[in-house]
Amino acid sequence: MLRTFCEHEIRTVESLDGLWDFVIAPERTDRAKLPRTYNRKLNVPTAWETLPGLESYRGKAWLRTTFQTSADLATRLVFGGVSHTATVYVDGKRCGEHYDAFTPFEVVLPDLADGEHELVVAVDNTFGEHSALHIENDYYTYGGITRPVEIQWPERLHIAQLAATPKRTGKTWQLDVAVTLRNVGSESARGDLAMTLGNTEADCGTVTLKPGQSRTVRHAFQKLDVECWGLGRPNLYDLRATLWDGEALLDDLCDRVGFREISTKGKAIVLNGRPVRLRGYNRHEDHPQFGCAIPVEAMAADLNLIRDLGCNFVRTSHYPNDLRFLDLCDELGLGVWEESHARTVDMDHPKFTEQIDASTREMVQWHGNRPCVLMWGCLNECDSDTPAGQKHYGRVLKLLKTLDPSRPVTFASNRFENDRCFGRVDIVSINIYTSWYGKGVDDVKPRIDELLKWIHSTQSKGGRGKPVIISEFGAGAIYGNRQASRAPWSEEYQADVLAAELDVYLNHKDIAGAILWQFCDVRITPGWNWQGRPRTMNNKGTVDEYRRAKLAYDIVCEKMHQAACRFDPMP
Ligand code: ADA
Repeated sequence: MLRTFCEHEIRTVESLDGLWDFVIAPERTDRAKLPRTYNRKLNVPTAWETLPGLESYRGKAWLRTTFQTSADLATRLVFGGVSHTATVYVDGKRCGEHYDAFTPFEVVLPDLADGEHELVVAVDNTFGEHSALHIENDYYTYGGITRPVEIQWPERLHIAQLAATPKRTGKTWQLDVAVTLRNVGSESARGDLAMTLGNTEADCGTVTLKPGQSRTVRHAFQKLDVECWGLGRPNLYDLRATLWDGEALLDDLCDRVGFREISTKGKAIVLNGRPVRLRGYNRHEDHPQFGCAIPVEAMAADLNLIRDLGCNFVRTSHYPNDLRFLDLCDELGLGVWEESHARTVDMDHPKFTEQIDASTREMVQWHGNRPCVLMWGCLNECDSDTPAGQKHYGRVLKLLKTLDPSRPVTFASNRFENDRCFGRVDIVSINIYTSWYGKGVDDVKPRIDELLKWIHSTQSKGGRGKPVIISEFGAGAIYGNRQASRAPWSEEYQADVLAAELDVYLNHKDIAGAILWQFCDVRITPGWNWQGRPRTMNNKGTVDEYRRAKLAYDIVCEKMHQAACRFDPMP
C-alpha cells in the first residue's frame, strides 16, 4: 500500500501490487497501439532492471493488469511513482499521464461500467529532449512502476485532499486544516463534513457541489494540549475527515499529524523554540536487488542503520521520496530535508520550468503534512552563480514559499563565493569536498572558515546571518579495499577523511547541520563521468550497496554519538 497506515476506514481501497503482464517495446513502436501479447511477468512495484537481460534496458515497456469496479461508485487509481514517464490506458483508452519517477499521481474515472476492466501503463525511462530532470547522472534512472499502486472506489462526491498545518499558540497548539471536496459525478451532490483530531470533533457544515466542482473547507482546531513532535520524540495524532449523508457515512480520509514548529533565528535552526543541530546522511533510493523500488522493510533497515550511526536527519537527495519512507521518519522522530527533483540539470532546457514546477508542487501537495519534513530544498548544484540561474532559483524558491510558508527553504550550492542566490533562502547549504576534490584534509577547517566569513559578509548577497548547513561532504572508498598506505579509494582513506571532516563540521559554532555524502554506494548511469566512478557506482557510501559497513562506519558512529551527547537537548 501507499502508506504505512490505512488512509481510509470507509472508502474501499485495494492494492494493485503484484505480478503484472510485461513486455518491452521494440524500436519504432507506435505507443498509441497497445501490445496484443505480453511475454513476461513483472512485479509491481519493482524496476525492470531486476529482470535478467534487462539490467541496463533504457527504453519503453508496457505493464498490464485488470481490475473490477461497480457502476455505483467512481474509480480512483493512485500511483506512488512510475519511472520515469507513465501513460495510463483503461480499456484501451488513454486516461492519464505523468512525468517524473518521484511524485505520486492519480487517475479518476467517474463512470466505469460494472465488471472487469483492463489497465495498461506505458512506461518510458529514456533520456532526451522530452526529459529535463531525468538525465545521465550520478545516480541511476530505473524503469518500471517503482512504487505501490492502489485502486479506490469513492463516492462521486468525495474527499480529495486533507492539508494540515500545526501552529504553536503560547502554551497550546493550533491545527489549521483544509479539506478539499470534489464532485466527479454528472449530478449535483451534497454532504455533511466533519473532522476528528484524536478525541476532538468538529462539525464543518454541509457542502453542495455541482458536477465537476471542488471546494476547500477550512477549520482550526484550537487550544490543543498535545505532546509536540521532535527529533527522537515521534508524537503523532490521527486526523480524520468524514463526509456524511445524514446518518450514512459516505467517505473518509485519514492522515497523521505532528505538532512541531520549525524556523530559524540568526545562525540557528529552531525546532519547537529550541536551537537544534542536524546531523545525518544524504540517501538515494537505490538497491542492487530492487533498483529505486525499495521495499518498506529495506527502508526501515536503512533507517535502523542511520539511527545506529547516531544521526537525527536525512536528506532525500535529490528528489521526493516514497511516502512510506517519510511515514517511517515521522514514526522514528527523524528530521528530513526533502527536495524537488534536480541534480545539476540544465535550467535552460525547454522542458525544465514545466517539469521542475510540477515536481515541486506535487512534492508539497503529497508530503506537506509530514512533520518529519523540516525544510524544502530544490535545484541541487545548478547554476546559482549566473544571472539566468538567479531567475530560476528565485522562481522555484518563491514557489516553495508560496505553497508552504511554514517551512524554511534552501538549496545545496557548490558555487561557493560565486553564488548569487543566498538572498532567496532561509538556510544556506553548502556541498564541499575539501578532502576529495579540494586541497586535502588539512584544508578542511581553514577553507570552511574562509567560506563562512564570506557568507556572513555583505559580499554573499543575502547569506549574512543565516544558518549554514554543510549539505554534502565525504570521500569514496571501495568496499573491501583495505590498504596500509591509506591511499584514496581505500577504506582507510575514507575513514580518515570522515573523521577529520566530522570533527570540524559537527562541532563548528557557525554550522547548524552536517549531512554526510552518502549513506550507501549507488549505481550511476554510464553516460555520466563513469571514468571517475569505479564499478560505475558512486562509492562514497559509509556502507556499500548491500549495506555492508566500511571501516568508516565505526568512526562516523563515534563522532555522531559524541555530537549527540554534546548538543542534543536532554529529553
Ligand atoms: C555532488 C552531488 C552529489 C554527488 C557528489 C559526488 O555534490 O550533489 O549528487 O554527485 O557531488 O559524489 O561527487
